[in-house]
Amino acid sequence: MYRLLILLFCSLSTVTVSAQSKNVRYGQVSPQVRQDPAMQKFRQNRFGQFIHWGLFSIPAGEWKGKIYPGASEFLKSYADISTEDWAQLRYQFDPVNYDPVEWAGYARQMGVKYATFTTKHHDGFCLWPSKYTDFDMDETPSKRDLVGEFVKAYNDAGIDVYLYYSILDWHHPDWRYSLENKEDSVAFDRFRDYVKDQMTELVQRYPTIKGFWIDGTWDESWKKSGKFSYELEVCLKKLSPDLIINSRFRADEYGARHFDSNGVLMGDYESGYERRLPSPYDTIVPTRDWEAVMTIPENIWGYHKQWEGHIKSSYELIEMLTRCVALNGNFLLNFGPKADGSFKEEEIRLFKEIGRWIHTYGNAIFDCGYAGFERQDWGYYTACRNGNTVNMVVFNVPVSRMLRIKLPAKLQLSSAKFTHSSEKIRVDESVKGEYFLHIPDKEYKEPFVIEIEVKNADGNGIYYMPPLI
Ligand code: JFZ
Repeated sequence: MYRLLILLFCSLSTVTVSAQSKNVRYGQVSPQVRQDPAMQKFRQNRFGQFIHWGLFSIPAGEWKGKIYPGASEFLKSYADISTEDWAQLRYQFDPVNYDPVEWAGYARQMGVKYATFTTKHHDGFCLWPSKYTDFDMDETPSKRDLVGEFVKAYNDAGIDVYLYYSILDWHHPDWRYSLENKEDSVAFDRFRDYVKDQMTELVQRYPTIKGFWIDGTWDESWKKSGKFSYELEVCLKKLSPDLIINSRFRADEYGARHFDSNGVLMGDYESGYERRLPSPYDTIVPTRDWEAVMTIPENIWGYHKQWEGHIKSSYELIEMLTRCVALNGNFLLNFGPKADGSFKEEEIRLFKEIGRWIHTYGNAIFDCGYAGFERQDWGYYTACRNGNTVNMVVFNVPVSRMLRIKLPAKLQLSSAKFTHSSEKIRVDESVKGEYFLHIPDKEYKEPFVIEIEVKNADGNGIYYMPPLI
């Protein structure tokens, strides 16, 4: 009887499992948590610069004397501009002040370790001379290869380059939002070939690129391209095995995006955090790679001549970056250069302000990740991957000047010191494993870092962080 019950139980559970899990053939391509050196480098990099540049940088949110607030790269759609009229902009796209060496200098000043550059946004214009279309840099006065110049200058400055590429294409005659009939399917098959040709072209022209940030994949037509996008990812990784591709690229054969129909992440990291960070704090499992992308104004990626509303400050952005790192994520901060290739004053100020902080406190950011400690209101813990140090990155100093620490069971605090001051911190154990750090009663003008060391309470062994992904 007992045996029978077990048998019954087993067969029931098999049934439940197979009812829950679908047979996915076109899901993830690479292992879910990659541990190869390229992926580790991506993870160590933590802070990147996103660049949105293209024909939309010319009208910069204004059409026929009217300002359209909001995303300037969507102006064509907001102002209902015909594809022909929009395409005329290419004859005016002349970035005379584009000095990629200067850009890379700014990027280094700000302290980013990688950068992601728009090669083709939704309007379909290509910022490199593509073999597969005329709607590209060859048609502009300078005929410069903006992508190639960017890759070279940034790489020369020691910065990894990723390429943004939008599948959604408002210019290409074969683009379809959905596939309603035979004609649509035939056209979209041609369009898929175009995507494959161009992505292959980008990998071959710019062999040092580290990966792709693919966008514009939310329409029905692409959701029905699961097999195609799977095979394309396989093919690109044959050409360049270390490539890192974001989850937004993929849908499985059932149309599930980012995560396949069984909840398995597709692509090498999760790229669903668009102008938002994981919230509430603990919702993200810190055991997979992810990246948040962020704008400086509310929701504008390309250059807009009139930023409106709240503009994020350097400390606000640094806090977002730290929050990402504390949860094992990367932070990609967007900049929208003007059509002539120069940056807004506000952006240049951020290069400097963020850079000043990063160059002082970057040890608590780069190559750091989740510490496994309960979060406190003063800020975030980040654990250094290469040792047993945990950083407390402090953004909110309590009026009491007491910072609370609550360690996981069986751990004990052995030391706490400021990384950039020799001032003393008095440590007070309230209950077992819970401490108050008393810091000097003064004004704190910027976020700062306290380094703590933790040991096992039951022996003299040093506590090593749980292996981070
Ligand atoms: C897309 C683009 O439309 C936008 O112009 C910009 O390039 C940005 C990085 O990506 O915008 C999105 C993409 C995804 C979501 C929202 C806007 N989303 O997942 O909520």
